Amino acid sequence: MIRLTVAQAVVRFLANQWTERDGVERRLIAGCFGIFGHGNVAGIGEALLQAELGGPVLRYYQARNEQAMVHAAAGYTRMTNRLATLACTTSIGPGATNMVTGAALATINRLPVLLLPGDIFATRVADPVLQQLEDQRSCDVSVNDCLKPVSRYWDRVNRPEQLPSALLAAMRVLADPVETGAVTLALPQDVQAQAHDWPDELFARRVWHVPRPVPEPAALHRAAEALRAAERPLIVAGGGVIYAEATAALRGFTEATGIPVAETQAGKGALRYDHPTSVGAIGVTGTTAANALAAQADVVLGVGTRYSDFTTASRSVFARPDVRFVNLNVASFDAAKHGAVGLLADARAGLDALREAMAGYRVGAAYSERARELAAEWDRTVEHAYRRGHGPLPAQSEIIGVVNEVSGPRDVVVCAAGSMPGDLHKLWRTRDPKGYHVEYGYSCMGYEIAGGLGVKLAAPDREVFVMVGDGSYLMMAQELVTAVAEGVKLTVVLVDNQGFASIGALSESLGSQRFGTAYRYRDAASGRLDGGPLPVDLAANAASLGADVLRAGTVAEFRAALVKARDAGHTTVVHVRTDPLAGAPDSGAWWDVPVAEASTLDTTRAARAEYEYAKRAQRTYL
Ligand SMILES: Cc1ncc(C[n+]2csc(CCOP(=O)(O)OP(=O)(O)O)c2C)c(N)n1
Ligand SMILES: [Mg+2]
Repeated sequence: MIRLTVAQAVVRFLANQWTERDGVERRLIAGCFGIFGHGNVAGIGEALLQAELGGPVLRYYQARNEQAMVHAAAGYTRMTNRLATLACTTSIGPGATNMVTGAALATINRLPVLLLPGDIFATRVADPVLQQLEDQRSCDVSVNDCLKPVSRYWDRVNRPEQLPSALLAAMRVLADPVETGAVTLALPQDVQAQAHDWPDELFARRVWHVPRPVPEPAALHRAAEALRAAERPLIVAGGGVIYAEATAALRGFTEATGIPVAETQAGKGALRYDHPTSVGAIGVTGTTAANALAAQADVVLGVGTRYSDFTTASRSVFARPDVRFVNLNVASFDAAKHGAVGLLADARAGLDALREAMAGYRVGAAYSERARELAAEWDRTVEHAYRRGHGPLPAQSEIIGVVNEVSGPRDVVVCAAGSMPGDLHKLWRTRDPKGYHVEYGYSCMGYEIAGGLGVKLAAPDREVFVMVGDGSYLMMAQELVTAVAEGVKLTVVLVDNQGFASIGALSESLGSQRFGTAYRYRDAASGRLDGGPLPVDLAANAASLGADVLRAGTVAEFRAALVKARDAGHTTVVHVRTDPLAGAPDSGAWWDVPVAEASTLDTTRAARAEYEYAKRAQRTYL
């Protein structure tokens, strides 16, 4: 028996959890981000202090915003292929609810993060405590209940005796590729500080074996049969390919069968951009090559994908009436989508088995040739977008081109929201499975710098290039301070186009005239936000947070500044202005965003007519 507080027991337990896959062991919980308040300062806070002073090793990282620290944990775990993550401790109330957005992001992207919000007194003797939600119907409700729908496991530890089973359940979910997502253990502030006698076994080194389930023979047979019948098959590689470290298996499979490979946002990098069977990004933000093949595909092999609307172009990109799906996925939920022939297995184990089961199959030479030609044509489009020579302000695609050329093959580009994720999906030339990190499950403005911090903490040997729009930067730039404090070097490319270029373009395409999407003064005469540009200086803002800052006006200046930033030892922000109206090449695909059915505006009525026409291409895929 060992006498510890609940918080001390949590920290000691977390320090002894490990994952194992393919014989490699690593710490499951590599550290703990936290912001302290009355709900955790004397609980988890005291326990982390003891850890720092020679107790169990669990490094504390200080963040500036609770949402951001969950983003950092998400970036960290994605970079480790979900084999390690970070914990996040908060006070009660606003500190806890600030994590809701981060939790949703993690759960939607299937990324394990451990949240430890403080909670109101279990004894209720001091009710209502500062920041307590009083619910007239039940004293059992606290703001932490908001974390329930966005957590894959949620528990409130009201007594010390409940802790061991809650901790074990939390670790099981974090380490399970099927169930994983945000895990919340709400810890009432009094319970955190309460002492208890714990069995020694609770703190023994515990290894969570991350499985690689193999396909059932009958399911493998069904999948191989369906694929063998295909004349124009297409692979859709999702994030699961990368998380399962199945990229070599995918290469082997595509080289053996000749089936072209298209990639989702999370799956980008599954194959090098210049591999002979790579056709690049698919869907709304896809290449014309992948989308042309998708339109004609008779069998689609989805590997580790959840088929978001961006991937399927809102269920319009796979256009053949007789198209069938074969879904290789570790989760039955995803394997069953679109009436597929399901192949329930780990991506690597499944691809290796499929390759064997399909021995002798190869797509026709004409089909391979067409895929290669389409890919080459898109590559010329990318080349042109990289060197457009747009003026007076550069186009965003030129900035992306420079970042691609200045970054090394193993370096990581990080992005999340705005117009850049789509442009990067189309245009980025990926050379390493971990080189492309765009969060597009939640596409959360503000993820970029915080997520980039997590990426760099997980992979200190790689340069991390964070690409962030001015809108996202304004929403959440404060973790620059954390990067500076930790001596974690980020290269941040701040693309300033004075507003929401992405939503501006979307608004215009839907007939809403870019309303409310530019950063402008309210004009006294018109009464609208269409006055002159604002005097906001984001470069000065970044400098005020402790980053080194370089300003670039032209593409050549930007290249020189970026090289300098890359070679610097300190977090550096390169500020560049771009033309919000210079869009990237078109993917040819559609995205379902409903347009007002009744309006006095001609632009909206015209957009509605177009919308109704496009809607006819939408399919059910059943
Ligand atoms: C937290 C959050 N709020 C709102 C949105 C909707 N949204 C998507 S992109 C965008 C604008 C992003 O602006 P910026 O970062 O400047 O990128 P740009 O569109 O200019 O490329 C908005 C408001 C979002 N994705 N996330
Ligand atoms: Mg912008």
